Amino acid sequence: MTTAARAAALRQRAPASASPIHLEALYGAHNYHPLPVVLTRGAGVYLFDDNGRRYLDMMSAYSAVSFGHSHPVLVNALTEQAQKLAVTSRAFHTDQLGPFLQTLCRMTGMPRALPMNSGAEAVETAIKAARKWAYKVKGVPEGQAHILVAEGNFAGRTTTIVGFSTEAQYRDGFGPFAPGFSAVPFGDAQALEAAITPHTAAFIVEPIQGEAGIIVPPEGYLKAVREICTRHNILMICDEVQTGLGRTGALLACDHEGVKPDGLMLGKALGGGLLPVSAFLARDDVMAQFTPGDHGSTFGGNPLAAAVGLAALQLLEREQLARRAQEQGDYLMAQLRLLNHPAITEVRGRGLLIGVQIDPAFASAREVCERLMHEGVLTKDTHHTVVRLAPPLVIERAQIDAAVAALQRVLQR
Ligand code: IF1
Repeated sequence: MTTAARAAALRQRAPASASPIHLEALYGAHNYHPLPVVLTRGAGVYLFDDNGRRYLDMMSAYSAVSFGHSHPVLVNALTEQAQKLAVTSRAFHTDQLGPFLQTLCRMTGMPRALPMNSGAEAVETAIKAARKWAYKVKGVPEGQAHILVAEGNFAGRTTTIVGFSTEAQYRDGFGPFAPGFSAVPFGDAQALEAAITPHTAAFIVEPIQGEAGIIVPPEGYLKAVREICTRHNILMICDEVQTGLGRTGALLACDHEGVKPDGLMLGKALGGGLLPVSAFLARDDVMAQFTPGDHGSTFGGNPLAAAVGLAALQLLEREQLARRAQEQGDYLMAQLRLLNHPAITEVRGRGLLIGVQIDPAFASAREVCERLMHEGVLTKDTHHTVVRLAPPLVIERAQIDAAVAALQRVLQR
């Protein structure tokens, strides 16, 4: 019997009462390997499974749930707007988009923003803007624009983006890839400068690499990149989809070095943990490359997303969540280091974006996450040896203590 026939036969027999995990296995693509838990509800830093068991969420959907699950202020903004006007396309103006863009630009200090939905779409928008700016402003010959990226980058899953990934699995089987990209070592400003040519349009870089394992560059790296990009007239474009919006203890991770990029991507938490909202922000002469009809998106900048995005930005500012991430992150980092456990080879990160490096001789990071699940803590591994700890920014000290205690129990076994 062929695989397809076998799957069809299995689906025939799938009882209506089949478990959600079974139904996912039967009807879904197997592009993830989730922990064996079925979540039904979230509130603040907590998640609840189908048996009513409570878990501490220590990964907040890869930083998309910075405000905690179903934050009442954000849910209210969502439901109020949804009952008025949700999606119109950009063929018309709405009363929500302007105020959202205004606040986004005021808070980030960037003059203009182009709203999209997923982080990858914001990155793709940046690539288009950088290339067109290279041709129309910098004078790079048409079709010759080159973009530098960092080794270890993660910027999304589209074929253009995985084309410049240095992670074999993200590329395997998905070629051919778009030309015009090359990677330089992350954290090495001299290597960046050495790779620049007259055709270089931009350098796209995460201020702290998330998926690569929470890699913090040497102090001064972003400043050096800024100086090099300015001197060579190439665009410094920072991917803050994961590090932005308070996650690392400042509004933007670039703020730690007082660096202002020429372009910036935001996503994840911009949607308040409720829906996908992203944006590409840039200086005027870059954003001016887009003329009506050049670029767009069915849902980009829809009034529902704009209302939730505005409410999220206002909440971030009103509750000073960036400062809170710094304070709580410093505390969490200190508590983790106090464990002083031989299985922990390094604790690194900034604010509430923290990676705990596990000695593979002790266990894989995935095994640690599976054990943490049984201790009532949910998080994710990355790159086999790193346990990501990136809880909602609203986490309290007592909840941090509970998470650290759970990790200690897991490591003691
Ligand atoms: C998955 C982690 C991975 C991002 C940065 C752009 C995007 C992301 C810096 C694209 C997305 C997500 C994707 C998700 C897992 C998660 C992730 F780093 F956050 F842990 F994969 F590396 N720039 N990161 O981190 O944004 O299109 O997803 O909205 O693909 O499994 P998106």
